[in-house]
Amino acid sequence: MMKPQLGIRSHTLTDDYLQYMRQMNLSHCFVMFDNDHSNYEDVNRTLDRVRKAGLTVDDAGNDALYKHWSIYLGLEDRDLWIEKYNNLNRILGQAGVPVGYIGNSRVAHTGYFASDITHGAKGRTIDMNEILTRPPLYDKVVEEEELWENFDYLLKNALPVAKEVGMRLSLHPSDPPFPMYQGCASLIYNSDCYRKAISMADAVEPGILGIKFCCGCWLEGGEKFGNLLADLREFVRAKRVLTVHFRNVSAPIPNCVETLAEDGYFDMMSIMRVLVEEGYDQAIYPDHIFQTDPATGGDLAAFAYAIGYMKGLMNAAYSELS
Ligand SMILES: [Mn+2]
Repeated sequence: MMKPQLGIRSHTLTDDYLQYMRQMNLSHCFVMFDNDHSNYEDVNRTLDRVRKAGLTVDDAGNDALYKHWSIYLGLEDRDLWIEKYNNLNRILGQAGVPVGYIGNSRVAHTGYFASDITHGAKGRTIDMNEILTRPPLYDKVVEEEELWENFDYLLKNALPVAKEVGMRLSLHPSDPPFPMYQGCASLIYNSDCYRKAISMADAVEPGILGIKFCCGCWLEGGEKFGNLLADLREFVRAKRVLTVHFRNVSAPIPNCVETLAEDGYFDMMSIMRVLVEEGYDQAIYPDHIFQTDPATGGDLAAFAYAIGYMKGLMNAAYSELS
């Protein structure tokens, strides 16, 4: 069985939130740590607390470390950040967390806007033409080739540590998956980029690198990213998918709005069918939600809706194919 999960942030975790997860019949989660809570004591204290609440931690990390720009860009201080990142993976792996994260999946959007397709809620909106008018991030253009060299350097330093502590590392696409914007290339913007990353990683330590299969990013890219269902089948079969981000969007870029699962351009049930047919047994997560009114439940209500709908589709796919 695949494992529906929600996320926990170590620094804002409350008993009420753990109860909320239990009341939605969730038994799996990921945990995101901030810099102040990435030390041995805090990590183990948080993991103990989460596990005592009956939850299994599928994956965990610290986005300020694994997405660090010094690592992505290969800056002078990258070894320092890779060491901090590796130290957290050592702590997590020794504590029995099976999956960590790797790589900077850079993120951009135009804003959160209400529209008909979001029923008036504020949805994350990407206008690629607007993003392409933005000034460069750095004084020199960052080319794709440099990024692959930096990523290879990271793999050589990170994979042996992950292997030593029995951990695999999952890599998310760039969001939006566009080869170059703001004068900076993206690492993963189509399914061939993943094939390249996997073969590069396997040359260092076979089998450690995996994929955060973000359906939202695949759909934002459309055909330029790849064939979502065929790619999903291929990567699940190859045991490379460590997490699925179950998210729909209104259309491929250039103009794209995140939607409820039932409203986007893709049939989300067809994704569930592939996952069930291929025996996918790892984490599945609704990914993003609308920015909704706190007076009527806010993020908690939006996540409850998203996880309930996702579990409904999952159960339908299991019973249909049993
Ligand atoms: Mn995602």
